[in-house]
Amino acid sequence: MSDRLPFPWVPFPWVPFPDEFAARYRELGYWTGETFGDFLAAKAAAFGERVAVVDSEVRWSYRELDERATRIAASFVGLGIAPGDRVVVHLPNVAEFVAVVFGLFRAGALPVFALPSHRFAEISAFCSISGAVGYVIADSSRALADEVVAAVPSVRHVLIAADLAELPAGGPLPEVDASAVAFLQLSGGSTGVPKLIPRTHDDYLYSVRESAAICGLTPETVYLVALPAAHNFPMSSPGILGVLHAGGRVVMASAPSPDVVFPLIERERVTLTGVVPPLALQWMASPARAAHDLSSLKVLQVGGAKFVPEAAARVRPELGCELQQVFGMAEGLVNYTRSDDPEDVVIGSQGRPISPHDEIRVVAEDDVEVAPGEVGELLTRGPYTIRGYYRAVEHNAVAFTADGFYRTGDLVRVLPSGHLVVEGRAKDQINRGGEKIAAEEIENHLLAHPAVHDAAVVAIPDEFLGERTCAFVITTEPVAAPALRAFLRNRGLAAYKIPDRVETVEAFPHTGVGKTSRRDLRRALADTLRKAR
Ligand code: OOB
Repeated sequence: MSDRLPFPWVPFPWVPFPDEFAARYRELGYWTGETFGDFLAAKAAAFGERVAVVDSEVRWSYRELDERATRIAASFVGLGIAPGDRVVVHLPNVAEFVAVVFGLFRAGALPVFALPSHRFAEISAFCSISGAVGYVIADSSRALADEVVAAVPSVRHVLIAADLAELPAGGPLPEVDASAVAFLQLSGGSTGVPKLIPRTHDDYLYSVRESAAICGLTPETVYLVALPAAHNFPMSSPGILGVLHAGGRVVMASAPSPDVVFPLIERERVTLTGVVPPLALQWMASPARAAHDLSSLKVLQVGGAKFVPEAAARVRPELGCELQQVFGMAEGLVNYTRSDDPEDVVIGSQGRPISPHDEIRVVAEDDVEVAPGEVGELLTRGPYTIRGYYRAVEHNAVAFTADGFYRTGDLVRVLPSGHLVVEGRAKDQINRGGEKIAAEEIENHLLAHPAVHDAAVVAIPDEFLGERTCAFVITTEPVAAPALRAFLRNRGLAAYKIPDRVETVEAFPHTGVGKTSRRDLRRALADTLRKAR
């Protein structure tokens, strides 16, 4: 495989679980040796003609989805895509997304999950970091694909999702190892270069089965995919995979707005969906609510960013359904409030871990555990939390402790019941309504402007999104904010990463130690903004 990895080459592209941990998770029955390919075959055998996935064009049964995935896998083999190869998947919320992803699993290739909002800057980074050989798109992003192919030599195939089931079939399909990496998920990130998250069949399917059980899924569950399907939350918490595990029905929404979602909930009798806090607010505020029968909806999951208690308390009275808070991360750990938790815990906490073997440490800056109930940084290790990012040896040394705990960068406190309350953040990231933005990544793009001498990107509080971005810049000549935004857009940055506010300043506040640390600057500027409100 190594001769296919152009840059940056490192001897161990991912960090496997240590043997003694892997053995323990197997003994506990958490890791079963089942691959995603086996998983879908088992579901097709159990639920054959039941509807598995629906979008505005198709309505596939479990049998049809299974057959399509196998056919698409054969196309990948026919194209010469080998086990272990990476393929960036960049699709909107369509049924074909599910078929393509399972097709890749069966071909032993690794999907790299891009979000629909990503543009050239992000896609080219995912392709080059992963050394992707293929890029799967819906036909609308052809122009982008041409740019990506020109920029990243490893990308040999641009594939239109809808054509995949028609290409010449190769064979046979390979044997796939459940302890191997199944796909690469995106990290919200806090560094200049995006980080990719290697998840194995074994670890991810454990989280899927447990999530389905915790959320009480049954064959009667109808799950609406309102968030981008490739994100970890709608993918597996319990999401698309949890619902397929239970034999329920997945309904793809082309957009999360009330005008699209409410008619779908009514027509498909949706019972469960997951949203980020701003969407929950938008749904609650929508006058269209009265015009649709939303009575089938039993549970609204909210996660991805902090859902404040005042808003959380409105869900049941205004939407007539239960609230479930979800605090998760693509790196692994997922917390849920449970249906039998007391109301104040459901409203006031972000849930407790999936597994009794999720290890939680809450520490101060010196890595020493704080007293019970005190706020500190959350560190975690467990049966479905990664031990390292993909090809990121240096970053892994700071993002993980020596004994393998992942430093989440989230500030939490633990209630006596074991539920976590998210109190803030210790990472250089902006959480813009659930969409994560690494400050350093935007700063690097700003610094590429010839007139920008220095840049610091910080979060500003926002009632609706929770946070928005503000870019502070020191320039060598005047640059208007719209021109700077246009510059970033032209660099192919996703729209959600374009700063909401740009402030030109003469100098950055002093850091005290004389040395300029952008991290300290960001903190100082964020403090100034907070006090100015
Ligand atoms: C989910 O995953 P990511 O990878 O996009 O982002 C993870 C980060 C967490 O470290 C935390 O900073 C924040 O998003 N977060 C929350 C939260 N849920 C996620 N912060 C406060 N309250 C919450 N409920 O966002 C994700 C993955 C799986 C399930 C749900 C969300």
